[in-house]
Amino acid sequence: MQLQTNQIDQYNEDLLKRHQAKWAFATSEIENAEDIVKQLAQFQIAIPSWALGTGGTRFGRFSGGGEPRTLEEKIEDVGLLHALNRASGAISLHIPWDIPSNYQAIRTLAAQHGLRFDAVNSNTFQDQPNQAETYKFGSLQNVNKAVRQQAIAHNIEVIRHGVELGSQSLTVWLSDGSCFPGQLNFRKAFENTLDGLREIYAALPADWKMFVEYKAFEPNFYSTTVGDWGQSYLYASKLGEKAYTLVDLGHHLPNANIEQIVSLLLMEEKLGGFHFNDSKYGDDDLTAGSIKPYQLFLIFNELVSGNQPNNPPFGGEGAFGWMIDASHNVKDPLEDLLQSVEAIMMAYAQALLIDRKALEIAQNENDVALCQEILQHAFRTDVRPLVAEARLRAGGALNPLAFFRNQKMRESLIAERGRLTVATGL
Ligand SMILES: [Mn+2]
Repeated sequence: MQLQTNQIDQYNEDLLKRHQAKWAFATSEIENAEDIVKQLAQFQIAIPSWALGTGGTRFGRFSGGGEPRTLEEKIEDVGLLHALNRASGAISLHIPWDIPSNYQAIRTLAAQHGLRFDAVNSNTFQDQPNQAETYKFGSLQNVNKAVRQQAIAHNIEVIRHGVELGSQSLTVWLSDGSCFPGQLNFRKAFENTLDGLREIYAALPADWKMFVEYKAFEPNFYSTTVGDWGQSYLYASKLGEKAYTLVDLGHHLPNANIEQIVSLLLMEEKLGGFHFNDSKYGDDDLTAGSIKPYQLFLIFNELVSGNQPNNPPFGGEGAFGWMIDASHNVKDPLEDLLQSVEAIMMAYAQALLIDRKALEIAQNENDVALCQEILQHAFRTDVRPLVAEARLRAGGALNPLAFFRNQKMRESLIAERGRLTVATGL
């Protein structure tokens, strides 16, 4: 589905007066508002192909209708999001769910929507039809060499697809681990995994990065072979300078201090990618910023203040792989993604507001109350007019979610694709 030319402009016209009043107030209150808007405009968050359909749990799945049936339709959905918010200019593909039949046609379609290809993702957490070996007892960690080799070959194939599309990074998330004590020799599992990652790493093109994603538990419930940031950091350090740790907000044990993890990884220049979501209990895959917006802000505080010269977080050559990694069981996936991107942009804008000089002085004077005041002043500032202004200047909708509803986008998608369509994914 393509938007009509001027459809967004016409819609914005009605909202413009109110926005201008809010923007005028914001610029009177926020000294560096103009600078923040410029930085927001540079920031793009990739949409994963598997977040465009309704997610499910092992108890059930309730499709919302009009889901993308093909890779082409997934690209169109991300193109629609990007047209509305001008901040979703990348798509992250998952192999084997998104294998293109014609690379050139897919590249052209993505370019028409202003999209580039973010990290490609491999899948060794489930078996595919006609696959020779099973991943039931892990992939790269497996005691059986044939299984390990199959997983290595799959990852190298994923790199090959990514090269054809112009992607420049591979994200490896392994579900490897064990469910019961004694099931696994931890050291052998680590060594097998490291050997496998080394073979995959050796197949990376010169300008590629590998992101090693960690997860505390699930689907394995006793041990996970890349279980936390320390283990990921260990693999990434042993692999070499093209390997980085990827932080997925939902992959920690409860109450983990994620902002501190981010800070130290930046210090070591080993943070490469980010998966946004939110959670109350575990890997809940909820909308970014929906449960713990203050934590999201504190993470952005570290990202903004951290320094990683060879791998700058927010834009330009070699920037981080930023992606939403969530699943939407009860909401319209596109509405949910618009809400996620908005929350991420707000947290970034608030972090850019922090008076860093004042914070450093307060820290050096052990003025604990003032440190808190400085952070919370930024967090409590309404930055929505800044995020909207950045969108407006880039040609996006002043209120993307309201536009999506008002212009009956889902109804159009259902009319075009049908009510019973199901997107590939989890
Ligand atoms: Mn993830």
